[in-house]
Amino acid sequence: MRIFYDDAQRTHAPARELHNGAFAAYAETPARLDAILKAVGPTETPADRGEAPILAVHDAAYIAFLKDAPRLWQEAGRSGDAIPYAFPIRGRRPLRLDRVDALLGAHAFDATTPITADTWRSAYASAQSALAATQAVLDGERAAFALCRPPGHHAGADYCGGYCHLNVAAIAAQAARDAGVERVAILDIDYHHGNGTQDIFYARGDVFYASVHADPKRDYPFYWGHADETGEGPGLGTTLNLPLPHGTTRDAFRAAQAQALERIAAFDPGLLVVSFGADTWEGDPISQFALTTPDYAVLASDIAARGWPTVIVMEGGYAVNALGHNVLSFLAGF
Ligand code: Q9C
Ligand code: ZN
Repeated sequence: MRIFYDDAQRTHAPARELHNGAFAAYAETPARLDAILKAVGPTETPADRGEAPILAVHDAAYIAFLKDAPRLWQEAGRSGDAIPYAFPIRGRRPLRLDRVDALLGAHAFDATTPITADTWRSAYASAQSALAATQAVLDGERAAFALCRPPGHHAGADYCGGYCHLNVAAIAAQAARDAGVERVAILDIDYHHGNGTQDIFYARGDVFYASVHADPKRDYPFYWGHADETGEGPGLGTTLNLPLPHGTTRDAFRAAQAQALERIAAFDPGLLVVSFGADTWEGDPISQFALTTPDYAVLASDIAARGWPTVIVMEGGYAVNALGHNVLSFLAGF
C-alpha cells in the first residue's frame, strides 16, 4: 500500500497539556511517527497541493489565526506554547478581538491543544499527506494510507482541539468531492468521537459521517457523539453515532462497525475515508477500550470487503511501543 508522510509533520511538539487538572507531558508526540515509520517501511513525501484544498474546509480567519498565534503570543511577552483559558460559551460569533488569549479561546474548544511556532507547518504537511493519499486513490489505488500527524478529527472549520488543528479526514473527503466523487463516506474508528468532522459535514447530504467511539457521557469530547445526533437540514440522516462502553472488546466493536458499514453501503459512496485511531488498543494510556493488535486486521478486512476505494488517515493512538504493530496490523487487513 502506498503510504504518505512528510518530515515537516514532526516539527509540532508542544511541551505539555492540561490534563485532569494539572499539566502533563503532551501525549501526541513526534515519537508516534517514529514508531509507525519503523513498522510500516518506506513512505512517499506528498506533493505540495497548496492551501486551496485546506480552505475548502477551514475558515480563512482560522487559518490566519493558526499562522499568527505564535507571533501574537510572543508579542504578549509569553514563553512556551500558546494555550487558551477562556472560551466564548455565551455564543460564538465573529468578533474582532485584540488579545491573543481572546483569539485562542475563540478558535479552540479545549485547553489541551497548544499552538507552537511549528504548528502550522506541521499541520499543513499532515494535510498534504492526506491529499496525496486521496489523489492516489482517485488515480486508481484500491487503498492508500496517510500517516497523518498531527491528527485531525477534533478540528472543526474554525477551531482546534484534541491535539488536532486541521481536519485531515474532512480535507481528504472534500478533495474527493471536488474531484467529482458524488458521495463520500467517512468511517471514524478512533477511540474518541470526531466532533470536528461531524460538525463540518453535519448539514450536508453528500458526505456521510459514521463514528464508533467511547460514550461521550464519560469520555472526551463529551459534548458531541451522542446517539441522537443524526445530522440536520440536507444532512439529516447522514450522521451516525455508535457510542460504546469502557472495556469494549473485538466482537462488540466489530458489530458496531458492521452497523456503520451497512448504513454507509445504503448511502452508496464513491470513496471511503477511514479516520483510524489505535487508541482503542487495550494498553492505550488515555483510553478504555480493549482491542488487541490482531483485532485491527479483522476490522480492516471487514472494511476492505466492501470494495470501496479507501483513503486511510491516521488519527490517535498513544501507546507508542505498540503503535507501529497496531497500525501495521490494520494496514495488513487491506
Ligand atoms: N491527556 C485524538 O485521539 N485529552 N485526540 C484527553 C489526555 C484529549 C485525543 C486527556 C484527547 C484527545 C486524535
Ligand atoms: Zn482518539
